[in-house]
Amino acid sequence: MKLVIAIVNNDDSMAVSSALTRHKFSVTKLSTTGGFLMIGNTTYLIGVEDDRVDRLKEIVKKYSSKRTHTVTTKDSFGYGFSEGEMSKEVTVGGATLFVLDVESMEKY
Ligand code: 2BA
Repeated sequence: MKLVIAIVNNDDSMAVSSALTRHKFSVTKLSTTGGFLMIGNTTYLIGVEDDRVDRLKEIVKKYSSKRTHTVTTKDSFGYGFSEGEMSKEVTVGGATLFVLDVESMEKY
């Protein structure tokens, strides 16, 4: 079994949630904030059998789109900016996934 941690842009969150539920994945949603842009995103915790991980990845990929976001020095605390630079474009998403091995899963 795997635990998939999927960080998804809030704009895609509804579409991802409903697709996962429709395909019978059990999902926990957390409201999270990206450390760089400091804007909201959604983190999913999904416990899944090994043979369904690829299907899960396809669904998350299908419903998460890449977009650009203009960051100003103010909203990113200036990280990664060259001297004199006031804003820059960053590509956000589609989704960032971590796949972890699960030692056991129990429900009481
Ligand atoms: P944020 O940390 O708010 O990052 C938003 C976007 O800003 C990132 O998009 C990336 O394009 C850019 N970015 C992040 N850190 C940067 C830096 N130090 N310098 C320049 N540009 C930077 P994504 O890579 O698509 O990430 C979207 C969100 O996924 C992130 O939001 C964060 O919440 C999460 N994430 C991404 N990689 C992660 C990782 N290795 N560990 C934990 N969370 C991660």
